[in-house]
Amino acid sequence: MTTDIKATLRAQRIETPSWAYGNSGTRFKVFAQKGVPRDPYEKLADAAQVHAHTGAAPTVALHIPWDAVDDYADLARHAREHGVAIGAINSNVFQDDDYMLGSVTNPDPRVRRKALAHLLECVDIMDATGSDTLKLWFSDGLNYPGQDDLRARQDRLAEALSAVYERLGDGQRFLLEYKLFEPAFYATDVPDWGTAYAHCLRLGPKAQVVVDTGHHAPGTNIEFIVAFLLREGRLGGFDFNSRFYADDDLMVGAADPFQLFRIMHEVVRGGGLDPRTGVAFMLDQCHNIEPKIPGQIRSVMNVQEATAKALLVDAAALRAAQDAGDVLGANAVLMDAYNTDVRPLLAELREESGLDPDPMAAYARSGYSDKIAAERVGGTQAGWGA
Ligand code: RM4
Ligand code: MN
Repeated sequence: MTTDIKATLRAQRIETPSWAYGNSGTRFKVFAQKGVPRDPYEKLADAAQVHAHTGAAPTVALHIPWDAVDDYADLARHAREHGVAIGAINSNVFQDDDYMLGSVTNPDPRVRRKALAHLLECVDIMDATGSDTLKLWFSDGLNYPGQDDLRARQDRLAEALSAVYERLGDGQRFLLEYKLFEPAFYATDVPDWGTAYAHCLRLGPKAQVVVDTGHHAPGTNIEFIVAFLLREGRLGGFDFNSRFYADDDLMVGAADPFQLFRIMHEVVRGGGLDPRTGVAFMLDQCHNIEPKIPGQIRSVMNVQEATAKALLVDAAALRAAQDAGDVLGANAVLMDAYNTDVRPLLAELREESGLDPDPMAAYARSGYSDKIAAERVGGTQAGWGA
């Protein structure tokens, strides 16, 4: 039993986002931190630290144009030299003045063409870096009723998605991300999983939905969405983070570890830990006030802990209780797993893999934080600011 659980945990991969290593903040203030990367190369070096200490974060998502470089093959080589690889390519059609009224759903065909050209360029970058995943998030939407035609915007969206889909090569896919609101406050063009799912269904198997845990209304049953999408073969992966109020981008498992456990329980139940399902466990976080590399290490550990607890659920006992209509018994099976302290198990697993059992302490001792603070002087720190 434990051997199986350990093997599954050992195989789990969690992708960290390049933007987590740069400066970030709110619209009120971005607090600069010492040693923050000045370019994508330094971001990858920092991400490699997370992998070195956890053994579980071998890929790094890029965000274009934040991580634009002249030579993507060279960036991929640099990643490999540091023991990591390039993961999902995230498109960005939300930070250009042209996109004020939308990108691929903009009423102006010129703007739509420009946005589509960027998305296709992201597929070129996938070719150059060996990435197999394009992540699409659109900030497109409306602030006022009547501002634009809701139906026409769906048509424009479908047209762009179809063009991107056609451009995907063998072994490549795109993940469509939904978000309830923000920056648009009245209507968002991809507001929920149903909209994303419907667009993906029309296109084919290379189009899947990504669940950003922060992109729902308060109280949404996210594990239901996970169960449904996984059952339909359309769960492409997660953008993990925590929210208290809106899209807070706090560390995954910090605000609601029980929710994360319930999500991972559905992942386990649906076979989503099998790498062949392609479910990507990605972090989409910003570390505004905490140090960034330890913030990522802690987040990876939080996902591992929730996964370990989900794997500890006694599936046979749960099924028996469910079949018998034993409400309290079934709930107790789940809670027993959730209330188990899995930290010793994960520490043991790390030691068996030649890692320090305590990645946070190991990173703190490594001196890397002082080293980058001393070395990275001058230049412009990375960040997407506000
Ligand atoms: C968006 C969305 C995307 C992420 C950006 C930074 O809200 O979650 O996945 O790339 O933020
Ligand atoms: Mn996201």
